[in-house]
Amino acid sequence: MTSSPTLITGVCPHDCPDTCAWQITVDPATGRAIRIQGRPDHPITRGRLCGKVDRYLERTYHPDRLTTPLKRVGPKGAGRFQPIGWEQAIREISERLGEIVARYGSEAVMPFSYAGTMGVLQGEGMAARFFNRLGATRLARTICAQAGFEGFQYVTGRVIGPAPGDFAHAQLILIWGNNTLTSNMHLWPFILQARKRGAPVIVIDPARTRTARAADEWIPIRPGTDGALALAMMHVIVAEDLVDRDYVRLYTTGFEALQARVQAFPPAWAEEMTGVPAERIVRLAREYAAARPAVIRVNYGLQRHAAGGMAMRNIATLPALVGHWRYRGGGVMLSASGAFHLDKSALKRTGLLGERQPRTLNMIRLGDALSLDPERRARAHYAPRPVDRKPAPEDAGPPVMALMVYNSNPAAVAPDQNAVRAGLAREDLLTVVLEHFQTDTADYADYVLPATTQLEHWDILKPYGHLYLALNRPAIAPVGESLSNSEIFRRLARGMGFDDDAFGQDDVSILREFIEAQTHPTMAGITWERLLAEGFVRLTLPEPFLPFAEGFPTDDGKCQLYSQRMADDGYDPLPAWTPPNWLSSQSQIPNSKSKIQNPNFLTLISPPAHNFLNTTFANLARFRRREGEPLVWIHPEDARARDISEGDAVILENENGRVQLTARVTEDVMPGVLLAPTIWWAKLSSDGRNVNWLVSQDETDMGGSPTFYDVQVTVQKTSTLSGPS
Ligand SMILES: Nc1nc2c(c(=O)[nH]1)N[C@H]1C(S)=C(S)[C@@H](COP(=O)(O)OP(=O)(O)OC[C@H]3O[C@@H](n4cnc5c(=O)[nH]c(N)nc54)[C@H](O)[C@@H]3O)O[C@H]1N2
Ligand SMILES: Nc1nc2c(c(=O)[nH]1)N[C@H]1C(S)=C(S)[C@@H](COP(=O)(O)OP(=O)(O)OC[C@H]3O[C@@H](n4cnc5c(=O)[nH]c(N)nc54)[C@H](O)[C@@H]3O)O[C@H]1N2
Ligand code: SF4
Ligand SMILES: [Mo]
Repeated sequence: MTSSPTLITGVCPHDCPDTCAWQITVDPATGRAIRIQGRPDHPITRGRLCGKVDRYLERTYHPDRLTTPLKRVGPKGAGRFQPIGWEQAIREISERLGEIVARYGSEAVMPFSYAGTMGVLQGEGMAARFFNRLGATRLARTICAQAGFEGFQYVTGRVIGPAPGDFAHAQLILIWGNNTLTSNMHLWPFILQARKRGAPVIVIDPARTRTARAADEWIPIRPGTDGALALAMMHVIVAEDLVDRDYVRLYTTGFEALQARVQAFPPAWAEEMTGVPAERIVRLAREYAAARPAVIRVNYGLQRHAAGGMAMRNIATLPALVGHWRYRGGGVMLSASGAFHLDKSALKRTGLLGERQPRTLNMIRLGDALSLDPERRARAHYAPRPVDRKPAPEDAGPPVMALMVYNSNPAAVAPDQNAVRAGLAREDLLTVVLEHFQTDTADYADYVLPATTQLEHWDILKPYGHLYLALNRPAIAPVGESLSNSEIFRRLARGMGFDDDAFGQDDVSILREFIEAQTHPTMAGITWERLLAEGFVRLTLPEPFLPFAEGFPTDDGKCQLYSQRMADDGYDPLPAWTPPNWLSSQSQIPNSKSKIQNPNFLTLISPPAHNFLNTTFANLARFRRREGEPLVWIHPEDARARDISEGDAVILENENGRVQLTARVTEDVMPGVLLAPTIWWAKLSSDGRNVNWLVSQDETDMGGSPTFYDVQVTVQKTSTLSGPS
């Protein structure tokens, strides 16, 4: 007897704003998934997945998938392992954790995770329960977005923007520091709808990305100077009285102070900083103010600089001045995540912490965190605002003796790889890595534990690019002996002797309880049964959704043109100019943090590669082939000055390290700027490194985020190198 294939619905788990809904066709005879498609009835996915996840079945069934627990047999980092059973793995890891806690205290255990999956359960669900019960060091998850989030939030109270569908109603679209066609492709059709109605699409970016090529205009800008452009736009808006006075009076606070402040930042000044001609800045401000409305798609590119928080803050101030939040499709969209008010305390069982207040370490300072030197460990403490203080070395707490990695690949993605690798190479450090593949990080593990993929486990996904909450059902049985993160932490809890009921609950009960615990009005009518039946559900919000048409979720209900909260936190309460590190050092501004004064330095940015998702997919031949090789884009002027030609092997170098890449000589990047699409696996690269050898552990002005795109390097052909490499 033959039965027809089954369709199982789910959702993409990746760190991408689109959070696509999918359907998997399973052959009932074999239990194998045979087809993956975007759900045609999802209003954002509209039947299409991206070129990466289109091939998700290939990744799932790839022969390189980890299928059994592994125990290290070679030296750290050598990647030599032997298969062991789950029972032995859980027993040995629990024993070692127990010894470490007894000897050094529970803060000697540190989790390290990010958004390999964005699922609430397989992300920080059961894992949070485990680490809360243990009293482990807490992790500040800052590697991506915190600087921009803080800057935005000071102005508006919450990070929300117009819904993607409403972009169709904008009369002008500014894509500011976002390569939409690569990292947010499901927004593009709505941008095209607006364009069909006559809305120009303008991209502000140091590089002519594939999005800039597809747009009406590319405005090149020097990295990290966006705050200056926004200040000059405000200058013009105020000077030419393009302000929406009614909106400003009703819904903003501090206009007079802002008006006085922006006088100091005319377009001619901003041209010096940004490289954007003053005349273009004036026109841009006028076009922006005249549109009814304009929408700004701002994203994370411009906040990976020393002053990224302030830049975002300045941009977030713009729409209130001209009243664009009043109109459908108007405003500025950084992330939709503030629209979700999800209570996660029951999910994470924060109560398991009791009275304990473990230290918080900043993930971007993993190199410092793993150091045995208390002075460096003190630097890894999370203290992001000027009013916060890092502890004295004697108060830095115990050395990290156990590192538990899941949903992340720090030996490729974290800054300052020399320091990260030195820490991971410590023979006295217990490292446990939960993974799908033998990553750069897994090579340093004492134990590698095979984890299930989204095809094999339950979860709920909260998107950050739209308003549809979604349920993921497992479509197939776990591949090999892999287990879900939730099950691995459940077993580890049992191994540690934790008998709390939090560790007895199965995945479905946890998710169901999570949904039932929600009380916010935006979750009204969203039930477990509906998620089971429909797969995705829109938040209960008006349609159209105009988040700030009539006020803001701030202390006084108004947009903070002047922010008392910022003043209290030690920041300039008004929009201000703070240069990126590379510029402060080159213009020799007093108090500059960087010591580099060398005119040969270029500024390196390393945004997402089209065919990878961070390091996910970057080990698989199909995607590597599509992406080519680790490249660095260099402007012809800069190349000529260094005798570099297309295809040359070049070395990028600075005080942190050196990396070999292949030159792509192109006018698609501004003079003075290098662009290296990322994130390649270090061990699969010719010199065993990637660009994160060049990035320091410096923190941004807000949120303690990394300065991935504020990196100064020299570049030269390998053939002209002197000395050993
Ligand atoms: N295909 C693919 N999609 C992804 C990812 C991926 O790796 N690959 N990563 C996912 C993740 S984790 C995230 S956080 C998002 C990232 O989302 P984004 O941060 O929006 O990343 P990009 O789309 O590359 O856009 C960043 C753009 O900013 C530009 N840029 C760099 N510095 C500056 C600057 O100072 N000013 C301005 N104006 N522009 C600047 C870069 O040239 C680049 O074009 O994408 C997600 N989606
Ligand atoms: N130079 C430079 N560095 C960067 C960036 C950049 O633009 N330039 N971008 C930064 C940004 S924005 C981010 S968000 C970070 C991303 O850093 P990470 O969050 O570390 O992202 P990935 O490299 O994709 O690693 C995720 C890992 O989780 C694994 N994984 C996926 N699902 C599961 C699961 O269910 N269980 C388990 N156990 N594992 C799973 C995947 O196999 C993968 O190896 O990198 C940052 N680093
Ligand atoms: S990575 Fe992004 S675009 Fe691709 S399927 Fe997942 S959510 Fe959709
Ligand atoms: Mo990210």
